[in-house]
Amino acid sequence: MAFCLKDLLEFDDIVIQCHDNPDADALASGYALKWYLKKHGKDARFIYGGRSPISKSNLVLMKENLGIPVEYVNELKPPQLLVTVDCQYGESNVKHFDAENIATIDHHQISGTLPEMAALRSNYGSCSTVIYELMQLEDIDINEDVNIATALYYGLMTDTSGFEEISHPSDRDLRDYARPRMADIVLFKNSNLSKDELVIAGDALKHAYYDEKRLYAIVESKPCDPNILGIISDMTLEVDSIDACLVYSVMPFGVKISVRSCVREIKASELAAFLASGYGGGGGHLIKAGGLLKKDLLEKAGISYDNASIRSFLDDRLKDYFENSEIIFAGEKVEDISEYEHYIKKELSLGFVRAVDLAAPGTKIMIRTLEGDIDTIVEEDIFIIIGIDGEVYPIRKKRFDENYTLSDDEYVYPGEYAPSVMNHVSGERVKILPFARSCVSRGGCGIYAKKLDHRVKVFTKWDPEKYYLGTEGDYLVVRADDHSDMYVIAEEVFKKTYIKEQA
Ligand SMILES: [Mn+2]
Repeated sequence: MAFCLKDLLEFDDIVIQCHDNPDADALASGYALKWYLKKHGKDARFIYGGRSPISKSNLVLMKENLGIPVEYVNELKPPQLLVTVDCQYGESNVKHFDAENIATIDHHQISGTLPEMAALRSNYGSCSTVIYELMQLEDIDINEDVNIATALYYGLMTDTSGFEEISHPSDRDLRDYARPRMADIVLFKNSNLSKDELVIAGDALKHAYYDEKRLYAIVESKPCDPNILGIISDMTLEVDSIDACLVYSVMPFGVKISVRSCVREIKASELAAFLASGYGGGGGHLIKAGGLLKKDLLEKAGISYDNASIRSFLDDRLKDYFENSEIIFAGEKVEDISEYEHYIKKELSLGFVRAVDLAAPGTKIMIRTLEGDIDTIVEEDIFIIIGIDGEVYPIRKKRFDENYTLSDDEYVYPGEYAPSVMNHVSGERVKILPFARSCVSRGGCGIYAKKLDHRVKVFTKWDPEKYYLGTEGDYLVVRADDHSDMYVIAEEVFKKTYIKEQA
């Protein structure tokens, strides 16, 4: 059984702990969890340890205005249950306290062994989102208490550089759903930067390194609030000869990165994910992204945790990224398919929903999926297909009839995030899955595919603005009936979807 908040109610003597040097997300998560427990008759303590108590002005304001009862302690009588939020037990930035039982709610990369009671959503932008989602599963409404809604909203906001680096739909759900007290948000936001931090930003910019050939910049900043990194990278990107930049800071617990790009050949979200891959996580949008490379994981990989080693590690990774990516503009040349092999599609069972089941014809709706938000207008002949990994895309009835057959089987959703639709007119949110029925995809004339041994970016002829990334193991694909139609299919999806044609 997956962990749920109710599991915590087995215990009476509960302490919630967030990481040392708490940030807004840590404070919000602990506060909301304490509120949840209180609702169920459990009086928990909310604490943090470490070198010093909170002093940053936005956090002091947040604590005061929202009434967050957090305590700075350095000694603790072992409680029956210790719940770590926005961090994991045993991490270097989490003061050690003994406890009889441990639970963890976090959104970082896993760093050690997780306790049995754990909710770890590494691809979420904030721990506030994890708490919001866990409460929603138990029908607890965060908007019941405006202080809670404000805290969670601000937690997500600060952990994703003002929502700029959001990538998961659950994060968007919290952003859209929460009704915070905006006056407080404006106040916190404008107490974010101290004069000292402005000096840190200035110093960092003074020592920026520019790669004149590849048009990128690297900037190291002294340890600072992650939001400062976002400010520095926004400014760096505005420089005329810079297409992309990496701003980073070596913090006690890991390397925080902020990435920007203003050219279509580089997606900031993907560059951030590439830089952090194997050591933590990164993501965001086309233009802005961020991430964290965890100290423990870097050290485990034999990279020593000093500024010089980190710098040369990041330099190498950036160079690798720029030198070893092939860029393909589909449709500009006809691909020579002699190096490709012919594959045909397996019969797959998928799901579909008729758009008119979700809203009246003519209504503008937004489909929220793991891959992003898609806007479309409901028409009689629009079908929404739910793919084998839970990916969702609209198609016309004509193409549906050509490529799919109806099935009587009950539909079972394979994905992790249940897609939903937002009606732009009524503002109402509708879950898609209750309307889903089964269908089977048919073979068609197949594709030519070759397995990639390097990174490629393919601009398809359908969307010249955004590329599809393929990495080692993925497949570069050419449609059999149109050789100028090229795209990339991820290794996992390819194996599930295609089989080699028997000669
Ligand atoms: Mn966080």
